[in-house]
Amino acid sequence: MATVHHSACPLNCWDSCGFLVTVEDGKVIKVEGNPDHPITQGKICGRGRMLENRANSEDRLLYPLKKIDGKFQQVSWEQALDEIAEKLAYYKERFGTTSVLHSHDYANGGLLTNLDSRFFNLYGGVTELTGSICWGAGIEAQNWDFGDAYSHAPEDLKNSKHVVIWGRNVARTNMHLFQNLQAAKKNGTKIYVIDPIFNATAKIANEYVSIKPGFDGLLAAGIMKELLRMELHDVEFLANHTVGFGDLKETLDSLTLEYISEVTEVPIEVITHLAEVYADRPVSTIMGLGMQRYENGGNTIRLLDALVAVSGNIGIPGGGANYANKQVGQSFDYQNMTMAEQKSSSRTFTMMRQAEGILSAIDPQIKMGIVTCGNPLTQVPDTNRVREAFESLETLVVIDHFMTDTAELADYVLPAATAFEVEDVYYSSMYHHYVNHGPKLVEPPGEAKPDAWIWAELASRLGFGDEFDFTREEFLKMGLVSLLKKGITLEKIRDDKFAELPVDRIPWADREFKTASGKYEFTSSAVTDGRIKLSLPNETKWTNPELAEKYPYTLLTIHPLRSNHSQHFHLFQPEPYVKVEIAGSVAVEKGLKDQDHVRVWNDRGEIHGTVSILKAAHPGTVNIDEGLSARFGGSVNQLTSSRESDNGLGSTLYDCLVNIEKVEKE
Ligand SMILES: Nc1nc2c(c(=O)[nH]1)N[C@H]1C(S)=C(S)[C@@H](COP(=O)(O)OP(=O)(O)OC[C@H]3O[C@@H](n4cnc5c(=O)[nH]c(N)nc54)[C@H](O)[C@@H]3O)O[C@H]1N2
Ligand SMILES: Nc1nc2c(c(=O)[nH]1)N[C@H]1C(S)=C(S)[C@@H](COP(=O)(O)OP(=O)(O)OC[C@H]3O[C@@H](n4cnc5c(=O)[nH]c(N)nc54)[C@H](O)[C@@H]3O)O[C@H]1N2
Ligand code: SF4
Ligand SMILES: [Mo]
Repeated sequence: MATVHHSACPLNCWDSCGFLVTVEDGKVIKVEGNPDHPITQGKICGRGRMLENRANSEDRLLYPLKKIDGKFQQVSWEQALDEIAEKLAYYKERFGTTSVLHSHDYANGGLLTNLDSRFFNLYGGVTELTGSICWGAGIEAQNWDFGDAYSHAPEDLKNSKHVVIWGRNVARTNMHLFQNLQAAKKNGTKIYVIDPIFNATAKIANEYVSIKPGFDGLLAAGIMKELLRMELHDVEFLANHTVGFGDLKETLDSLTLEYISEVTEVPIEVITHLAEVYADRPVSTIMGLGMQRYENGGNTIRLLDALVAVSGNIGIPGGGANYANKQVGQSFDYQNMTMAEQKSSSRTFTMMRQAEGILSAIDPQIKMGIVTCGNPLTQVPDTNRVREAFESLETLVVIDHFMTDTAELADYVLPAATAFEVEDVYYSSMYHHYVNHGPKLVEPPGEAKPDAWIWAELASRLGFGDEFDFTREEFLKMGLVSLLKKGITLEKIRDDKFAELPVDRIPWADREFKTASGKYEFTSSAVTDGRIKLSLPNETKWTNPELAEKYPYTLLTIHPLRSNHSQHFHLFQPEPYVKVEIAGSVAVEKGLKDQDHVRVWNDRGEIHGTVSILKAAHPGTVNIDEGLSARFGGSVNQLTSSRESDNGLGSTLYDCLVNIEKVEKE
């Protein structure tokens, strides 16, 4: 008999949906939305629904595998764990614990996925990754400006007169915000979309502004110049709650509006109009993450923050520089769970430059890599370098649900349980502030095991099994300790199916910032030279004319509609292929039409695909959605650069010039 249970989406996504999952004969047979969830209200996307196909797929990894003579062979858990533990012990003894690299991403939003760090800390501290390919530049930028990255609660949108969607692909990546926008629009709120691509969100906007990719910071600077010229800025906020406004003003004075209009390719009258919009408070600025994946990404977000500050839209209902909501993650007790105090050595590589890190590390060299909750071969920039690096390791262990591009390189592949096969609580520090409960609903197939079980087994072989001698329930309680005093217990989350976390719904309303000065810092005191810079992306005709001559088009690699990164593509019928979306101008210049077969290339790599002409996109723009594995003609990250963003913690994935030409289909 089929039964229906509450659950939650584990995927790395803005929305963190509540689910109702139907189980029959020990199998998940349907995933739907939970209508009782306060934010997601019963609506979920296809990626959520397809978690059923993911869980039941014939391609699931079911047994531990070991590569022998270049071929994977099934081995017992005993053998795999004994051998991996032996290697960990050997590398520790011979080269030190930092000869092991832990490469991971955030493919699963469950609290207990953090237990991998507990394992590596107790082992002695390995080489870890810092920063984030996803949102690192912007988070660091907001740390400098506000002292942290906080967003307004979703329901505050109804207080906004204007909502500026700045580089967020809402209709595709954040469906519940899209619904909120539609409702707000009905109530008279005006919606603006600033994006190089006229996307599905732009279709519902009152106004759409097309911008040259990577130039948003300059546009914000232009809007600020106009606000100041027209004396529409918030004098009281600037005088009492900020530092460094003089520096900002000097920086703005160094450029003319004509120059800004020329490089951003946004007409002056549009810039002036946007200044008037920003002065007509409250204005909610909703930033996406794509816009900061450029070499100037940190300064881009700082300039947008500055615009929100100068126009007086910080800390007021209906306002905000909404980028991420770190208040959510900060509600949990990582310290307790991960035991960071236990690590006696440490070394870090940035996430972007993990390949370079591996290849150049000395004292000690990286001997072993362990990959959890990530697929770097598909998702990390400069795939060819990443491949070289991971191939150079003596031992590579990958823990996953499927045989990914990364797993194919491994010496050991360990099959992990999926979300419906373990109990966990799920949250995302991106949009709303609810934590959702996901019970264990079915047994993992074959011999797949929860990640936490794998860590516990390895820990007991390495002599720190005691620290893993806890049930999942006990671990969950450990991570929820600081919520106890707010009345949020595991029992409550289980019973209610979700819990509202105690966060500020209108951050910075008290005008007390988490910066060193306690004020909003236009010039940051967190670093030596904390002034905002009007910098440009690295790969443009202004900054790199020779490169732009060879490679005249900007390649975006935005998030796919129906897959969460690399996680769903392999389940598609018919099979997915590389779709090369091009602006009309590129089609004209290169004589291309829909369905033409093309190659797209630069000095880093080459990828082949099929043309689809975008109805409206900024001239010179090309897009290939990210996430497609080598098997289907990817990865597009063969073309992207591993350069870091200006503040060191983000990626420059979209800061990428390419050329394109028609080829015959092989
Ligand atoms: N369907 C789907 N949804 C997802 C995901 C997924 O893989 N698939 N991934 C989730 C994750 S991990 C994340 S990080 C979020 C990301 O959510 P978003 O930030 O919405 O998505 P991205 O694809 O990172 O960014 C793409 C948007 O930025 C625009 N853009 C690119 N460059 C620029 C620029 O220079 N200026 C401006 N103004 N706009 C620019 C693109 O045209 C596009 O509209 O989505 C989450 N949701
Ligand atoms: N070119 C380009 N590249 C990008 C981006 C882009 O916009 N353009 N976006 C970047 C962004 S924003 C992000 S967030 C990253 C995402 O990068 P990743 O997180 O690496 O990508 P995913 O495909 O979501 O997941 C990676 C793997 O984790 C596995 N996994 C899922 N849940 C679990 C689990 O519970 N346990 C274990 N052991 N494994 C699990 C999945 O099966 C999958 O194979 O990609 C980045 N890469
Ligand atoms: S992927 Fe995002 S929108 Fe889709 S079901 Fe999961 S949380 Fe909801
Ligand atoms: Mo992301």
